[in-house]
Amino acid sequence: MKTIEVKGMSCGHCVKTITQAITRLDPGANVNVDLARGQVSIAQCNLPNEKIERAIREAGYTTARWVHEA
Ligand SMILES: [Cu+2]
Repeated sequence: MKTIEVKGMSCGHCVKTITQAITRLDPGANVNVDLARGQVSIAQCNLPNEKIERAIREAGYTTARWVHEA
């Protein structure tokens, strides 16, 4: 599982938008958004980090740093 900090998420719509932005590229990915922490965790995902970051940015959010990569 890997986790990235994302700025600009505030509600359930943001959760859905970000989840769909990633699962559109990798339908098997397991995406978990923590609004309180401002973090998105992704498991069972074969996408390179750059692709995940681009998908999140194109959905309208700002990517910060990866806090956990494994
Ligand atoms: Cu929202």
